[in-house]
Amino acid sequence: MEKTLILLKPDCVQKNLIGRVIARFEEAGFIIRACKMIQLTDDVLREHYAHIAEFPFYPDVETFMKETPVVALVLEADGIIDKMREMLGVTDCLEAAEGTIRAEWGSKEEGKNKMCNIAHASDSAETAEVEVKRFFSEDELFSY
Ligand code: FUP
Repeated sequence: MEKTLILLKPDCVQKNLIGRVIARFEEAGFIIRACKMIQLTDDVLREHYAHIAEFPFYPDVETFMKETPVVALVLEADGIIDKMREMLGVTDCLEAAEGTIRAEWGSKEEGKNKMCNIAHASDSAETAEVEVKRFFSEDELFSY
């Protein structure tokens, strides 16, 4: 079974969509192994977004990701990394396929359409392992 790290971003929180997004995950049969609300800091964001830290849009991402707390989850299912990224749609909400979470609920506003895209999901099994450890300790992960 594969795991993925999800962050429900401040736009998801501000739009009161936490429950509806998590319902989609449960309907897909994904198992919740961990779940908590946290306030992100500059330090953890610089680590989490190291691959975009040099881009001119990074300061806006950092500010946005601290606007409200986020909800961090670890979900598990066979092939969940690909399934989750398909369910979310591509980064740009204007390009995300119909029926995906980002197409349905993400921002369509120019300048926000790539940033305010509801949720982050790990992009590979290797990244997921690092990201799960970044946000959760062993005793916060549950098997039941
Ligand atoms: P994703 O894997 O879909 O979360 O997307 P990326 O890792 O490529 O992007 C990381 C973050 O940068 C996302 F939250 C969106 C944001 N971003 C922008 O704000 N503008 C861009 O042009 C590209 C990404």
